[in-house]
Amino acid sequence: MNKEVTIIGVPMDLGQTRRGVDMGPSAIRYAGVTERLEGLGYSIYDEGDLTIDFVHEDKDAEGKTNLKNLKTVTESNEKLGQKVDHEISLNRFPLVLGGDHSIAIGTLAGVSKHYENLGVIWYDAHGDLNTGETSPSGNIHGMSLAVSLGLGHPALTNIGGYAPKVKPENVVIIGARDLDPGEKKLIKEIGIKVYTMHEIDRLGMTKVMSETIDYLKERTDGVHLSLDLDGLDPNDAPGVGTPVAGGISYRESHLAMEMLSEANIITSAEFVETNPVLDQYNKTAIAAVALISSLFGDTLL
Ligand code: 4U7
Ligand code: MN
Ligand code: MN
Ligand code: MN
Repeated sequence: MNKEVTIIGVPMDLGQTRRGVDMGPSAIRYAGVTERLEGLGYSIYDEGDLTIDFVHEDKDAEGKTNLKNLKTVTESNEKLGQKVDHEISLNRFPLVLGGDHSIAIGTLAGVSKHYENLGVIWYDAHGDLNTGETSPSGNIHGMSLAVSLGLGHPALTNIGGYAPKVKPENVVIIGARDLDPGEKKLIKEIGIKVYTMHEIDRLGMTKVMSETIDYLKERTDGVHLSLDLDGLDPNDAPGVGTPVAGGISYRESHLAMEMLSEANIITSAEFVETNPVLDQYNKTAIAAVALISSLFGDTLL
């Protein structure tokens, strides 16, 4: 793995409706992310937090939409995309800390220009494959993967000036257990590889990850890990805005990160949806830091 890592905090909470997830980057820093990575021999460039400027929405304006805070989310992701792009140009590994999962739109806009065939691992209880038409909530954090595939509101799909960022056959979703009807339909139509909790129970995490790694290795030239903490079981990661019971365990998640580290395929990563207001003694941020450590090669020995 690249030994130079840039940390970018994105205190975004307007891609959903529960306040507090904007404090996720602070909670993860407080849990010692820099110290852990430095202990593993990395040089850390902590760029601090991106500024999220609230843009007023005129609800009666022409082209009105059910997407909440569209302007703020669009402009913040433009900015994030430019920042991520710049850090990769400096030959540094971008480690993005969220913030809600709408920020994957910006991260992928910045990452994807650097690869012909970017792979994405979407570790999440959800598919984040809604569009304005299928979304039950209007929350953009439930649309970020669809947007990155070029589906959804053009203000979002065109961030960075190009679309799509990712091809459906280069995406693997892991941990899904709460997919909306429109998302299920889309998965079947465009053929995304999904390991739901059923497959994780049935095959075990070792097989799920070795299949994922083999699959992405042969078809991609870089792999972005987008890890939503709600992919984990709420007992292990209670500080998330949209918890879903029956998730991936803390230990299974460690195994997944350790296998990704051994395979040496991850070229960028983001850890999102940590909400310290809903957490218990920073447990979720501490879990995030432990998983980041494993991803970056901590072998516990
Ligand atoms: B997250 C949801 F309806 N699907 O679209 C939606 F269930 O980034 C939840 O994965 C989305 O946390 C969750 O609002 C988005 C809902
Ligand atoms: Mn998500
Ligand atoms: Mn989720
Ligand atoms: Mn969530």
